[in-house]
Amino acid sequence: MNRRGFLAGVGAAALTSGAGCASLGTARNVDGDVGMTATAFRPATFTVAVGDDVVWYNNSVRAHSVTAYEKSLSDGADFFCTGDFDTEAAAREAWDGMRGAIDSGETYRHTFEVPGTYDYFCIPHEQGGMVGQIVVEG
Ligand SMILES: [Cu+2]
Repeated sequence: MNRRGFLAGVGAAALTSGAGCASLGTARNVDGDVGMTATAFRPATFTVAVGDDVVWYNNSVRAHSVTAYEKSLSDGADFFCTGDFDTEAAAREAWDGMRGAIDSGETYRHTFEVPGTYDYFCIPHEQGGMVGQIVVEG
């Protein structure tokens, strides 16, 4: 879509109330659906419809990861993570070599094709409770 034209048309108020290609009318951040603080995903739970993209945006100053908990994946759903590793174990291992990060200012996008509730986490901040959930409604 023509985001610049859209923003120009609706004014600055839209910057906080949501812009972008929302299909459910959910309030969204300008740069992504799920933002990040130093220690948390915001919002922690985000709901989309089947076939929708979710865009994470690292608007914090720290490097994070978005890594699915494999056991939470619906049958037939693809594993997803920043760095595009095939498994949760591979993503965790890669992090030891500092691979798979979403750095400050970067985005990560995943398309959810199977209904379900998907739990995910940030590898370096998992112990601090940096976890999130995507609910995909069929
Ligand atoms: Cu993190």
